[in-house]
Amino acid sequence: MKFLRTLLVAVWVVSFSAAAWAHTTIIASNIKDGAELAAAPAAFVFAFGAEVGLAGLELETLGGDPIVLDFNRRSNMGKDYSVPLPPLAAGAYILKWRAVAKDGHVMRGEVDFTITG
Ligand SMILES: [Cu+2]
Repeated sequence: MKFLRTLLVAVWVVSFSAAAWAHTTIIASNIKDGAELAAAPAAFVFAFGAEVGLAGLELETLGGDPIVLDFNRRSNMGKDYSVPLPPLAAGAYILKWRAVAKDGHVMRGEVDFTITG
């Protein structure tokens, strides 16, 4: 039984790292998580470490009010994205992204930033 358990753990570890290999996150962007900016850039420009399908990008205030973005879900895969941003008043904002890896798994992340005005 001990051998079987060790084997199962080994299989789990290997499959977990194989799955993680296909996953990625934003590796470069003009708005970094935690950034404090005097004004919003004209666009959120960001790049993933591997090709993904960008399934969603939402902007909201810290209070949860959504801000409409000029973003349409794209079916093609890519690493580099640019989504126009509207002018933003001073305050705290959260960008929430959702991307689909090549293996079909969905990855999510957030970029929190503040416009100091
Ligand atoms: Cu996966």
